[in-house]
Amino acid sequence: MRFKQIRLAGFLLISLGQFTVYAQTYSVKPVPFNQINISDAFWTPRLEAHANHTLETCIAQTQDSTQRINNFKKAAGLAEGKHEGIYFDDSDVYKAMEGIAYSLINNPNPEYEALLDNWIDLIAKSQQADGYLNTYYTLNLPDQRWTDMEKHEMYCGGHMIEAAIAHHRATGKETFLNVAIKFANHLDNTFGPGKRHWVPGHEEIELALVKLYHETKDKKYLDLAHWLLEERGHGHGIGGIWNHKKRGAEYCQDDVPVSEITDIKGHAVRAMYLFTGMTDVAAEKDLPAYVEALKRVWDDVVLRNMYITGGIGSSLHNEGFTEDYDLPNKEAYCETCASIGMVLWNNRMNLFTKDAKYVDVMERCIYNGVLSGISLAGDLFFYVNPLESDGDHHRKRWYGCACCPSNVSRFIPSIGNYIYLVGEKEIFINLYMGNKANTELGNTKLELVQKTNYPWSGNVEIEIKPATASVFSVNMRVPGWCRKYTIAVNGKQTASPFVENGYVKIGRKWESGDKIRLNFEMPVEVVAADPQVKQNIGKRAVQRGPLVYCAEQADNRKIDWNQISIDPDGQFKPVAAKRKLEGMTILQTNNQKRKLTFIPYFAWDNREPGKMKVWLDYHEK
Ligand code: FUB
Ligand code: ZN
Repeated sequence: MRFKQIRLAGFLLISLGQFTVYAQTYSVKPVPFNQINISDAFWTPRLEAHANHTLETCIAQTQDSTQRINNFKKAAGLAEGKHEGIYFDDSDVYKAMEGIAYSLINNPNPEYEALLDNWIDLIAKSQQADGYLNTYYTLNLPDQRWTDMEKHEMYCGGHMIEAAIAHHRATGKETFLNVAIKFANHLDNTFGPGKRHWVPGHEEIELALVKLYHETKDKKYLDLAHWLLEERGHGHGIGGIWNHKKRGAEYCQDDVPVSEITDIKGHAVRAMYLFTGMTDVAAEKDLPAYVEALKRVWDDVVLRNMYITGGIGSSLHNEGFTEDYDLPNKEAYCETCASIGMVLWNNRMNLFTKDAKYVDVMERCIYNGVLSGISLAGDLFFYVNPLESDGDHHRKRWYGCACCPSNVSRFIPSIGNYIYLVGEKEIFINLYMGNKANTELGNTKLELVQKTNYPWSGNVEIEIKPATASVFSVNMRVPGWCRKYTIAVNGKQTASPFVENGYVKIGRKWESGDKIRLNFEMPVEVVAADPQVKQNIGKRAVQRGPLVYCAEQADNRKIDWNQISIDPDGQFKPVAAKRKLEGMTILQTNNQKRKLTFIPYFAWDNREPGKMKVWLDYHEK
């Protein structure tokens, strides 16, 4: 079969659902990963690599090889000396802790739990009497706290709050949560209407405060998050960013009030955390202007500024965005944290709208831009995720600025959070992976069992097991990349399924043991970029299902790399890799002048160093 060629605006196969509802709170909630047991050919190895190697690496790096934990010891008064490292290094400790806490839920580990208790003790002792917590200021500039809005005090605090909530949920202990609450109360006493102005130079606190509101039900945290968002764009920013010749307010999304945002600008991770926080706040309060702004900027990010891998932020200079359609491949920045930020934001947009187009983007980011950030063994990391390499870009064990390793470490064990949404009378199946989930629909207990070999194949079986037969709708996402699929319930094919906002919807009385079978056809697709992306003119990329593929030199040694191209008459055959890359599905061309092998992009640089390309020359006939 000759492969299919697709031309896509902004590379995307997105479903074209519309926003229709401005819900005032999320009417569905995710089934949390602690109610989900993942047993899946694709994800289980990732989770095992995380539990066996990633956590160990994060612990060794934060505790032994760098000064991060020592900074807390010093701030706690248990050691002497100044803060060492970068001023926001505390955040890596918190993100590592969040990852450990998540991992404890599915992989109980008394040693790790004790380690967390130990670190929490240091953190609690580092907290000032008024709730302030930041080792950099406490040790180096105690009389200058809250003077430079760039200095990440709220960013670190936000990660601390997230870690504390994860720890509370994982262990039921309140030790860390109490530190988080004391810190948040300190913020609330210091900042807000009639108190001090503040524009966090790096967003994160906003989404964390909403989480804390959900955890404690104390609305003052939600109000503070909303107030912090409203501080932006009014000239309140003071400090490093605002004084910087090349940065300025735009770099941290402080150039316009948030509800007036039209275009994506500045630092990519900051922007994603901002939009996540905005969506969370908009879901709780009636803020149509936020929703409109988020819709506008989502189009700008996704249709004009996103790589095929879901990577965003093309420039090293601002770790962020440049002009529309400026998407260089070799020089692409595409920070791992930015792709994680895309997952967080798109997840919230989906919760808010129940529109599958956000999950399409989220899935693209997860399987490509995020997973590329960590080696298959789980012990090496990419900070920058280019789409082309001359063989000189490699994963590292850690980075001086270690935001990405610690971020990916908290992301992987929480992957279960993104599979299902549940409402009163409806469930949404967003991601396909083998798992058993236990949840409730209203008062009815419901077990869901998924079996699949996704993303290597598009066959999925879902068993629905309500405790008592009940009427509700099951909404299954038709992945944006999929053009043809079939669906059968209890062996009976549904001839013309009802599709709404990218979901096949089946409403009926479900009985325990009912089975849905989905078959998403998953041909190899050859994709052209939007012609406005000048770097990709005359080039094509290869995709299968949610995975973007790339050609890596390790498999294509005999080919002159300057001549490497996709033949318009070529055919791609999916085959299981032999003795390499965990046997994953790779693609081989069989009738090109030169045989080519493509591997999933996320798996590159796991073998000997070599060149790599996602976009290859393509000579149209
Ligand atoms: O500033 C904190 C984190 O470090 C940012 O999110 C990353 O881009 C890196 O600069
Ligand atoms: Zn990062």
